[in-house]
Parts: sequence; structure tokens; C-alpha cells
Amino acid sequence: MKVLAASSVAHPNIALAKYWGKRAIPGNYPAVPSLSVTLDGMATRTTLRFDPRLTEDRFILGNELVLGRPLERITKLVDEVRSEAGFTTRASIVSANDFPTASGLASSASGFAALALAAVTAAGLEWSPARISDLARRASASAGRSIYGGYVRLDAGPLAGDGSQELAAEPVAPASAFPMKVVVCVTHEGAKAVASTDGMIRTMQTSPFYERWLSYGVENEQALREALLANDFARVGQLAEASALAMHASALACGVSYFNGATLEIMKQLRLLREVGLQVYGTIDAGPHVKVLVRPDQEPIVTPKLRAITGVVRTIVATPGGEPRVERIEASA
Ligand code: 2P0
Repeated sequence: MKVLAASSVAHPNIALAKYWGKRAIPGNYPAVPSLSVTLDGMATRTTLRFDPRLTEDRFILGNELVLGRPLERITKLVDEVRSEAGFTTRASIVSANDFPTASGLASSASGFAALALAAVTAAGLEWSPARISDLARRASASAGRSIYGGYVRLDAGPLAGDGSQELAAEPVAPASAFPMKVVVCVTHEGAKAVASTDGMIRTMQTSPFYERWLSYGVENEQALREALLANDFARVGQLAEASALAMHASALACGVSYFNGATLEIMKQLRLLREVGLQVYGTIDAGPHVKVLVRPDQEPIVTPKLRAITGVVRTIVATPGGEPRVERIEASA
């Protein structure tokens, strides 16, 4: 049997303990460990077909042909698969997100995870999830984590080497082990100001706080993982908020800012909600939106309060879960 095409589904994830910064070796290795939660309900669906008639890879995202740097990143990933499978056939890739773009949910995580899964399957390779995670991580580190559902850890990369060492994410706990809702507070419709890779590189090269962020990131991830496994919601929330604030402080110190006025207003309102007994904690990625971690029983009380904050455009309520899967395989005899 020769596999020709495969369709896959993968879900976005949000880091509770953040990744920010890369090792100074090739291979896109993170400089700190991260711990994330993969989210159900939202997905990237990707179909990849190896097609002998094509002279170049072709990528369509949400009905639009994509060229340039995003296409180069895709070709690089598929090249690794082609080289392992021993052929050079170009691929047509059709991908769509069922969650709104600019919702503050990293589409590169679910996008590259779905691409890695579809490419490996369509090439007829039987790789372990760890190897697929390593492949996705090389394209976008957060994508390595979307190869698993629930709570997932990605370690920091090696300090030295030629970039060939495998670094895969690993599942830490299933979604059911730590009940939580994530309320995404969208504060702006539109693309982010600084791409995360660029913001990271600037922080590494010029932030006076970068070294401290690296040591803090290691401590924070370990403490957060222990609190998660002990099912201590308040401590997980506090540590997640602290991770986001430390990451952004290191970036802000060299002029890389992702906040807008609403970002800060939401963080202030979360402090006030905590004073009246609600367990709500905020985390912020490379954009102005705030993702609020809340206990499931408090979510119906909290979401309307978040929606009422000035500057919140809309909210999306997400639940941990999100195992990726292959939906369809097409093969010739
Ligand atoms: C994270 N972010 O841990 C952190 C927190 C954003 C803020 O991973 O350069 O698209 O492609 O490896 O994975 C977003 O960056 O970066 C990200 P690359 P990626 O989720």
C-alpha cells in the first residue's frame, strides 16, 4: 500500500509556564522548559497530498494561497519527511482554522502540529508521537506541545550540538486530572505588532532581564508542574500569571511590548475579582489578549464580568482536551 494523502486535526495550546527564548544552536530549541494546556473545541484541519504533477509545494490556508516565508517554513518541515521517506514529490497542503484568526490563540501551534501529523502519515512513515512532536517543534516550538492533548511539557533544548538531537514534548497529565476553563478575552481584532520569533530574538539579544528570565523560567515551570499534579488550582493560577508577567517584563525591558490598554485593565480587574473570592488568573502570549484561567464552577459567574470590562471585544470559553488525530488516509494499492 502506498499512502498519498492524509487529513489531520490538531488543537491550539496555551502555555501556563511560558517558553520565550531559544538556545544558541541550530534546530529551534527552547531556552526554558514550558508547560501548556491543549484546548478542545477549536481546531486546525489539514489535508496534505503528495502530487507528482507539482513542481513546488502549494499551501492554501482558509481558501487563500500562501507564499513567501510561511510557505518556506512548511516546505522545510515537509522536506524532512520527504528525505526520511526517500522521495522528492511536492505536496499540496490545504489547511483551515475553525477558530477566529486574531483571537489570540496561536494558530502556529495547531497549524504545524496538524501539518507534521498529516505529512508523516501521507508519506507512509510510522513515527512515534515523540518523533512527530520533535518535527513540529523544529518548525514552531509551541507546535511540539499540540501533538498531545491535556497538560503537556516541553523541556529546554541542549546547550550545545549540531541540531540533530531529538527534543519532544511529553504529556504530564490528562485534561481530566486538572479541571479548568480558559476564557479568552479578545481585546483587538487584527494581526499582532511583533511576530513572536522576532520578539524573542530581540529579547535574547538586548534585554537586561533575559538571563534572570531564563533562571526564573526553570523554577517557575517546576513549581507549576508540582502544583498541577497536586491539583492546587490557586497555586497553578498564581504561577501561570507570574510566568506570563516575568516573560513580558523581560521583553518590555528592551521595548518589545504586546500589551494594549485593555490588557492591563483586565489584569487589574482580575486582582479585584480575586479580592472578592473568585479564583481567576490571567496569562498573556505574544499579543494583547488575556486568557483567564478559572475553576469550571466559577466560569458562568466570571465570563459575564470579563465581557463587561472596557476594551474586551468578545470572549471565547475553552476547555482542556484536544488530542490530535488523523481523520482520513488515502492510499493506492
Ligand atoms: C509559549 N509563545 O510558550 C510562548 C509564550 C508565545 C508566548 O511559543 O519561534 O510560535 O515558532 O518557536 O512557538 C509562540 O511562539 O515560536 C510561543 P517559534 P512560537 O506558548
